[in-house]
Amino acid sequence: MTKICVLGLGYIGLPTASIFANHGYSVVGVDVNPFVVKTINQGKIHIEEPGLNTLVQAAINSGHLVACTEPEEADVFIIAVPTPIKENKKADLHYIVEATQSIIPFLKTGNLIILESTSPPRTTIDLLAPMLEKSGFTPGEDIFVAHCPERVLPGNILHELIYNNRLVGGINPASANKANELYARVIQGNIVTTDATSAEMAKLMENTFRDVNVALANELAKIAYDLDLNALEIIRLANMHPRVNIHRPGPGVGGHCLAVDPWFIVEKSDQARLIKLSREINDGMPTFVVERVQHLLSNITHPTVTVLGVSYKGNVDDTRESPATQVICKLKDRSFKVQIYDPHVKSYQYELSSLEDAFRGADLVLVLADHKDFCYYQPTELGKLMRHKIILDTRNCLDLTGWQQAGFLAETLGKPLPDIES
Ligand code: SAJ
Repeated sequence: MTKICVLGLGYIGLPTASIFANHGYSVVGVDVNPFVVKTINQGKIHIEEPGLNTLVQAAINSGHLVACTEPEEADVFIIAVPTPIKENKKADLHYIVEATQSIIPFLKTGNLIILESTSPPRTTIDLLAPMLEKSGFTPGEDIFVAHCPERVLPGNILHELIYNNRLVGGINPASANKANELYARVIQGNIVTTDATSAEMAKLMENTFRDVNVALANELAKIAYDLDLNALEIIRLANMHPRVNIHRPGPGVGGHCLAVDPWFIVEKSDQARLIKLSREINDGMPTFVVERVQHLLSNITHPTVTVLGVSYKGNVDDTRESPATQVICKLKDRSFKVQIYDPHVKSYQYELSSLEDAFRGADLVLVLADHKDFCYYQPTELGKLMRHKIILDTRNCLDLTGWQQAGFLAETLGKPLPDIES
């Protein structure tokens, strides 16, 4: 039976390991964090993702998945560790380096090593393959190396892992074929083989495409305040054209993908000017939101803001690179009192309150994540807890009519309030 060793049991590694285990493969999941290993071996999970608990439980109960802190001999090694960016916006590849070093003692002829972590172009051929070569093997001949980027959407990972089309980039055709064979056993989407660097770049361009388009929507939202227009209505109208799809404006772009990946291209080529500018526009949105808050609260002394939602997008618990963190930091810098509530996030770098405590005595509600839960809130009841009733929905996720009926002054980002602006 093929044995697979998955390095990194996070949002990608854990579902991947579980899916292979549930297809009958013998899987060793490796994570450097002993708490993660212990939790998984108990059939539980340390992250929030719909359906993942059941999947992991089944994999552990079947005996096909075991988690540990050290790798062991296997036929296939899948590296699914984080690739964050450093302060200087360059890729931090040390997790890939450490994961690769950790498997070297266990390599044997015929092994397939797959890098799933999103990486700057040429990482597989310039970093991974040479490291493996130092172990005495010849990558592409007696061991096989491929980059197979994950492309799943957090919140819908289990479905997309199986049904999305998959890129398989080999350092040579033999490596691509080996990786293709493996994924074909569990994936229902199309598998497309290419070279490793094209796979890396294609993956980066997917997220860059989205980031650039969000920047365009955010720029439009800002222009709307200058020209006293409703950006959301303009997007609705423009998107009626069959070839136009303007994205949604918001408080900025977060997560470990869109806010990070475009920098991997900027790092490698000076030609990446639009890509860099888009990153800067999106990174500037938290300041823009704070300025809107300041404007809406300009007549109120010692203002208190209720922040609703701190994850980087709706219905997930992930706060990595979340624009909410920047917004809160900037509000505090400007001496606003901030009371935070998020029904999905359990631990966060700022103190979290209960829903009622977050609203108590506040002057403005600032919606930063589009959690579905927020649609069911009762503005009349919550409004009673507040000192002033103002709401700014930066995600256009609430029907503000109900809030207005409850006496709130209500603004959606990109749709300036006429009475405030004039
Ligand atoms: N966002 C907006 N406006 C939009 C769309 C998104 O402000 O119109 C914001 C979100 O609120 C969030 C950020 O962008 O803060 C990113 O969210 P997302 O839902 O666009 O994407 P991610 O980061 O959760 O997942 C992306 C996906 N890539 C694409 O859709 C091209 C996913 O398929 C990738 O696998 C994932 O990145 C990854 O791991 O690279």
